[in-house]
Amino acid sequence: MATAHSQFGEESQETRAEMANETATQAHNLDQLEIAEWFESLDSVLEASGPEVAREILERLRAHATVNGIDLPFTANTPYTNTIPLRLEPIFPGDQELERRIKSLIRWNALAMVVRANREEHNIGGHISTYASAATLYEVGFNHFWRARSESFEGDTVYFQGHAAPGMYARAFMEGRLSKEKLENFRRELKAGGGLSSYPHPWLMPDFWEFPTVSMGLSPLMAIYQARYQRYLENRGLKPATDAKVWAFLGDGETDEPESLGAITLAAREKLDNLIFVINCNLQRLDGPVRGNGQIIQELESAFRGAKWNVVKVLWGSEWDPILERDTEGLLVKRMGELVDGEYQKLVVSSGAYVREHFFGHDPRLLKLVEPLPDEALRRLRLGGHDPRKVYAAYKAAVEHRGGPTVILARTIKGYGLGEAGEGKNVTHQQKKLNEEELKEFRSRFGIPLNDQACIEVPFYRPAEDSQEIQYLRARREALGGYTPARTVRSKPITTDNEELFKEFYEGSEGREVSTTMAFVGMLRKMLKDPEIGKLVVPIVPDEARTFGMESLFRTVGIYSSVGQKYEPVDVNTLLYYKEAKDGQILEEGITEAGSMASFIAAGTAYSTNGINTIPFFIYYSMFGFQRIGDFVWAAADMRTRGFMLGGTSGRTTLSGEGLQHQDGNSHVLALPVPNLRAYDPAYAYEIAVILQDGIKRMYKDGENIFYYITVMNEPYVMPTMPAGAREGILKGMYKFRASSNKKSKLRAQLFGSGAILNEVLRAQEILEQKYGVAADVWSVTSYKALYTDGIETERWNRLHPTEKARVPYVTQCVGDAPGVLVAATDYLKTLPNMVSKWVPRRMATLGTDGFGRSEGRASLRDFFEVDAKFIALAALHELALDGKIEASVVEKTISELGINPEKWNPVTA
Ligand SMILES: Cc1ncc(C[n+]2csc(CCOP(=O)(O)OP(=O)(O)O)c2C)c(N)n1
Ligand SMILES: [Mg+2]
Repeated sequence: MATAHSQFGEESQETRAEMANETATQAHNLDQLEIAEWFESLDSVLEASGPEVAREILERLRAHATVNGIDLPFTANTPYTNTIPLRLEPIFPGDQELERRIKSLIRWNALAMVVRANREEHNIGGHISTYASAATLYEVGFNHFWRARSESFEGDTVYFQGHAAPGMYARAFMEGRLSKEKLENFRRELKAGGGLSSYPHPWLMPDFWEFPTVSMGLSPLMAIYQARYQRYLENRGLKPATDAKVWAFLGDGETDEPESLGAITLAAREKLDNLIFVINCNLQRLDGPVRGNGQIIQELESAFRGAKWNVVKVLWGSEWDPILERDTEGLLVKRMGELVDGEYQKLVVSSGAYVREHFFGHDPRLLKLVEPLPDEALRRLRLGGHDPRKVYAAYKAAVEHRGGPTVILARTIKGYGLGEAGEGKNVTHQQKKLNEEELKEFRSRFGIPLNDQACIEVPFYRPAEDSQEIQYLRARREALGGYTPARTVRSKPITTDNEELFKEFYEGSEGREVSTTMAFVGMLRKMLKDPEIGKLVVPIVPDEARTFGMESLFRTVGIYSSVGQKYEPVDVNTLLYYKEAKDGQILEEGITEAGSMASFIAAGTAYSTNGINTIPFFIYYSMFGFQRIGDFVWAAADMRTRGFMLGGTSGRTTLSGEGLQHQDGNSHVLALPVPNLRAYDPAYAYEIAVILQDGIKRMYKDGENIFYYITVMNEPYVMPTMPAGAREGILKGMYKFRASSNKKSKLRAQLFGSGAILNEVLRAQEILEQKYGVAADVWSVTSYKALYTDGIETERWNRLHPTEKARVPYVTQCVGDAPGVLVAATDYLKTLPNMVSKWVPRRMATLGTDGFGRSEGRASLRDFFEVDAKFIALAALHELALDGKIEASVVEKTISELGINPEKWNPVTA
């Protein structure tokens, strides 16, 4: 059956191919006169009535054709030519020759940075060819479009392509913003006087870079949500509406990352005409062509047009215009659309004779079009992305476009100008060295005023301050309000410590069983009402608000929608109806953790990008956080994002029923590597209140560049009152929650518990005391990460200051003198308590949830993972036996008394 099907498939394919051939032949035999007549009529309509009427006629013709059985294939593509025809091209407002000279000098300095760095130290890396292909795309923006941020205007926001960083540094050098020494120390940040980071990193260059873009795919998504966030701030009245734009520069290879195109429909849906993507279509990525056997530009065009973006293709430079004009039959555009990218890659770096033979030679009529041109002229036919006039026209069209975002697809050559050293070659991405001949050639091609001898030294070159080039470049930037990229913190800190706001949560739940999620939502509700911080709070949820009991906020603060609510919600008669509003405060992102994180980043960096201290609370299903969007978290850290990430329904055994893919025992481990992230696993409402109050103060009053990860759970239990003096310990990572009342027992234990497992530890404390006469103290460990960080910092300080009084890690201060055996239990991997075990006075038994989750109830899960009260008690007794305080046989008896099967499944591997 299967064979028959596939045979049928093959036959039908063949038949279709034959039919296509036939049609092609027929098309070829079309009466030339007839074709010319159709073109003429359209031209005359265009001339007499303009493009609107011409479009209407074509649309009606298409409908007419369909009615008459002409099957026009669906295509979101336009022909392979510039979107903006010559006759609609605006006049280029700059001094083209001067701009070319400036650009050439920037090209040289960008190349010099990389070549010099690699001469100094082999393999230090850097990229020449990305910027070489994109120089015109950047220079037109710098000279004519990107307005700097100032006190009175927020400015345009530009996401620079990470690998093009040398070009941005070289420009800043020309602008007098970066010294020669800094350029010399490109990729050598630890040199005296500092250097320049390889790529855009706000953490490393906080006065320069705003956005880390080099992990490809992140910046397009961040840019979309940035543009949307700017609209959100405007619609909520937090900032005035402006015509500021968000620009994102992408590589064409980068668009293969799912994140790159993953949110383009949102941008169109939200009508983000403040957003412009520029995709540098050099047709190459690192290893080779992006679509050797296809056309990346056409593929992207159809994706973006399908998503309702305004697409502007900038494919051909001005040199093509007269040839295109001579082509009255549309043959040239047709031919342009026939080549696959692999052919183009070769063609654009080939000799004029090769171009004549292989491109125009396809059809005698095409050959005729270029007959008057010498080979040299054919070699010099530029691509659109290298022609400032074409690029300017596209940018102008983009900033003037209304009603949706624009993407510019600009064709360029990777490694433009590198000649034999790598122009258009597959190895060009990693080219870092040029030999003497190649350097001389580059110098000559771009007219760098260096003689042969000087040029092989690859010196940085900056013309005198009063030179035309520097004067022009400065004047252009002054006209646009100053320099960019530049990162500044422009928001005012908040003024209060918010101690009063959180106080009520120190009291406990008075016997009521609530979850920490509910407790948190209560705090959020209160924060939203606060006169100072209320309006600054930005709740962000990826379609989980009901899961977290947040639906009451829908009604009270509304869900943000740029168009308000165009429908009567189905639940309008209920108290908590689904209220969307133009000034709604909640960002309900739908099922996109990556998109939500991008909103979190936009909101958490608004203190610099937008000059507003917004406080984001991103509340999500914890398992779908770090392990799904960890790279965004890393970017957030780099960007000095401030705010709170709340991992809801967390804990491997606290979330019951959901099973392996939902139950999170990992996230606190995945939070470890992020240096400026403070991670907490609180058990009680007052712990959360203390952490939030302190966090808001540290980030938004004191301006610390930290952010928070707090896990909250859905297990209801009574929230106790805050013990006196617990505050400091909560923040530092642990405090004694309940001491044993039995002061006489010789058998002692110190038990560590975190999150919901703290309650199991408290039950173990009772079992140990009542059944086995062991007096145990219970500690709430709110943050193993904080304890660990303190431990390694203390250790380091002591190592470097051997003669001074040794400092003591906080965890040692807590339990250094505490009597008895040590047991720690967590709902996360055992590695968390193990990390701090070297700073406790004795061996520490650790219980955790290593292994896959299970679909089960809490009690069974805790039994399975061996983190419940009986296993905690058992661990303490076993430790006592190891210390010789009790007999091993007592432990064995306990195992059966507690109903434990010693041959049970091993959760770590099962
Ligand atoms: C997520 C991610 N994967 C891989 C890389 C390594 N990498 C750096 S540049 C590059 C190729 C870039 O090609 P393209 O996006 O077309 O940019 P171009 O340099 O051609 O402008 C690769 C694979 C990266 N930086 N980020
Ligand atoms: Mg590329």
